[in-house]
Amino acid sequence: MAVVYAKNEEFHLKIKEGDVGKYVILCGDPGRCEKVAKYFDDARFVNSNREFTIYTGYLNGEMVSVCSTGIGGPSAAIALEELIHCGAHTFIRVGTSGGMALEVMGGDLVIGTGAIRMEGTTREYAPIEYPAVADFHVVQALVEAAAKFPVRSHVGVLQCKDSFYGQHDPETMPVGYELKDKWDAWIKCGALASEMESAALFIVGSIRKVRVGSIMTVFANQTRRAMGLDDPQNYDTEAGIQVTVEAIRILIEKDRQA
Ligand code: R2B
Repeated sequence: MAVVYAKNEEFHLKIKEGDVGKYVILCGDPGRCEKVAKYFDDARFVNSNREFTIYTGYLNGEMVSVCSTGIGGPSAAIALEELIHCGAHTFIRVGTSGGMALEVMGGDLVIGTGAIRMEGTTREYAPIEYPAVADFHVVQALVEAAAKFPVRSHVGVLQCKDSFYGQHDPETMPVGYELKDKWDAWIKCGALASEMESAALFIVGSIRKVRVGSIMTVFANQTRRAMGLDDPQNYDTEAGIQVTVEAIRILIEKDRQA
């Protein structure tokens, strides 16, 4: 794949083939990369440019990396495209989200099987009728990994949007009527949690023929709060990271056996 403009490195990530493993953990927050890299053997800092911070190390003897994507679909799609240029083929986003379904509580994990495309990035890749779906084998590995940890997890559909405050303050937006109606519809359809990057990652993954999955830590649930129900808050992302690392180990071993 052509490197855009720059001579010998990816335009945004400032990396080249050999800098990252074939298995990459993606997180939004650059500050979370170090927390993920602590689980790698021989972890080393690779580079940091804009919102993209990268560490590379080893899991089960296989070279793996963690790369932050920043907030939202555009930068997540850029990170994924450039990591693919460098040879990566398997990705897990370990992110944060707000619970939507009543049963999804702060502190739970949500493994995405698909994502609602209420964002703009994927419209520049695929017609809106095409679904944003996670890779089946990555979902399977995440489900298997989550079962090994004492944490509640759910499997289902994520909702993705571009406007964080459109979700949290819709009445201040001129199009708030549409945001609120659609939010209610997504919940009635069964959406479990809301975040901003999985739809872009799933669609780019489908088109570029690489494997992408997502797992979210739930911070809190605004549906529960609005109904006056117990709404525990949790800002600890460690369980999600541990499950993700275990899922990558599972995928590495399954790929070796295949
Ligand atoms: C979850 O948290 C961020 C917004 O606060 C965004 O990256 C997301 O998907």
